[in-house]
Amino acid sequence: MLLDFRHPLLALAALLAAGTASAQDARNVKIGAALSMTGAAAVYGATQKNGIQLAVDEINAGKLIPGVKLEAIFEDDGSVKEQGINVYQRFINQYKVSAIIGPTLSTTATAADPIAQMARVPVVAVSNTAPTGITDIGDFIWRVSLTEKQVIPGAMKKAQEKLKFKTAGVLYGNDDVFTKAGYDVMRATLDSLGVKVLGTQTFAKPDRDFNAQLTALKGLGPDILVVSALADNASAIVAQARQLGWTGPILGGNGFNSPAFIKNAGAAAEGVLVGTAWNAASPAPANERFKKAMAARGFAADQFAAQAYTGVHVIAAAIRAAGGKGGRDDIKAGLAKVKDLDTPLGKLSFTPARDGQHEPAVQVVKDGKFQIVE
Ligand code: 1QQ
Repeated sequence: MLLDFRHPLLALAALLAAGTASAQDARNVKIGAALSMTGAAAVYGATQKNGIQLAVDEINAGKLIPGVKLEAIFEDDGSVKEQGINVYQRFINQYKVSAIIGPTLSTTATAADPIAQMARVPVVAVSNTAPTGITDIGDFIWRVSLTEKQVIPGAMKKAQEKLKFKTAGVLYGNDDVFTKAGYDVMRATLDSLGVKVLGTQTFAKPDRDFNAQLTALKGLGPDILVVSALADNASAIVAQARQLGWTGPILGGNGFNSPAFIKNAGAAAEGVLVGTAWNAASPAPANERFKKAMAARGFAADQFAAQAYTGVHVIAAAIRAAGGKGGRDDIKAGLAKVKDLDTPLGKLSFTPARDGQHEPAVQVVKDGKFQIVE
């Protein structure tokens, strides 16, 4: 800009104009992403990172928030509480982020989110599905991920209509907030559908051998096996169940929703049913765009990437709703205004309890891939 200093008033006007112009240069808004890149939930963290980076690049390139540039800072929560807490503290005090996405596991969220709530930093959870203990931490905690309570009852009902099972054997991880909460929802749903639970077995994340539990359940002769587990355990459970001669149906919770589950279970995964927050087959333009952009980067699209991508777009919508202001309180206030946002998950709104709300779907593993059940 050329400044005219011959007249003091003109000079002042020019300086003011220059000031306005620089204020209009994109302001940086930092988002901390606490994701499980190592540990029990690493298969989810890797794809979540891809979804977040894609959304940030898309928003910045398309100037989707006038005057604002998003910056994502990624840190590994290690799939455990202690590391999740450390990452949150760094995000809040060192990087001074405006919002946090994550952490990957509900277990970690129950320990880390209270720190963000206390510091008044908004959190957008993108994969926490434990119905309680997450958004009820406080008014700065939001989530786009559907809870097990929002997904499993419908999925189980649809499965029962197709398969007519009357009895079930149940296996769940009892050392994880999500796998336990998923079990509670599964159990309540089986009861409400009039399905008799013949037996229930448990395991812990470090376990690799599930033969004792599976042999016991198989011996009871149930019509279906219902499992609440993270992907690593899920693939070993399903593979070992087939090795033991289990030929009946298997229904899993959200932990099964990773292509890594199919890859690691191999042929044993065929026919496994799972409720999902992402209808991969949806022809909605926002979903088509997302899938195309992921493919262009050579990234596999899955539910966890779709939810993470959506989380960033929700924060962008919140900043726009706050008039382009990207402070912590601005984003929190903006989140309350997000309604019917077009996302790969469908039209997304929040419930009064700050949980995500949109249409779930049911999928089955067929020919080594998830296929939506109509
Ligand atoms: C939770 C989950 C896991 C499967 C997250 C990746 O749903 O911990 O809530």
